[in-house]
Amino acid sequence: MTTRQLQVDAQPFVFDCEVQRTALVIIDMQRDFIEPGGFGESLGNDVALLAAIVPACQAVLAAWREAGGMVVHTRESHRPDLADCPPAKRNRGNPRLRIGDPGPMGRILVAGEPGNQIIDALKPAVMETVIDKPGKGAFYATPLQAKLQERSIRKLLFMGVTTEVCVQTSMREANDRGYDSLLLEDCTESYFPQFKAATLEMVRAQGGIVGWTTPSSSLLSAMGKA
Ligand code: C5J
Repeated sequence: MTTRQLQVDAQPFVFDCEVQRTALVIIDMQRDFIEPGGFGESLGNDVALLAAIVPACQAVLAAWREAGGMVVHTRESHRPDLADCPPAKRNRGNPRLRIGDPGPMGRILVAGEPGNQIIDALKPAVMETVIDKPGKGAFYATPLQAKLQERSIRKLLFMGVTTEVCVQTSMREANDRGYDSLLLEDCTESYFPQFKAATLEMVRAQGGIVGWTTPSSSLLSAMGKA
């Protein structure tokens, strides 16, 4: 196997990685969060903010696939019987629409429903790993760590939504498991721009207490794709 080292200009300092030991993790780019007419919009969120990152995510995904790197897609997703959805998660805030209720694109956050699918623009390829996660973090109650270990993955590149919820939680879980993580700044978004900005700062504070951040152009440039 040929190894390919990358040196990515990032904050708080350069992020080094080897393509074959690094996975691109794309968090929850699901129809219900991103598309007009979905669950996210029904809660009053401006989904256009999230949809705006799709072209940058597509560019990184295409480059990473071409380089032969591992790709992981996650979906926030519950079993149809909701056995994996704690009542605290379902009932918090007494929402008008709860997990499992019929929503504009099928049952909310339930596996197999139309709104639970990853958007067509970032559709997983046949051999790529898709992780259905019942929590906000990608490691909690999922086979993600085992899948990464099978491929001897040590570093992670993160994209997806929302920055301060499922992306940040997954990065913190990865950090505690010993992975170095780089968050691609223009490939992640929040319904609340101030939360995104705060999360980027938080991740890279104190010498990268959670990980690194950088614009996707820095990664693409390190890959010779700028
Ligand atoms: C994600 C959420 N994917 N905000 N979910 O961040 O509830």
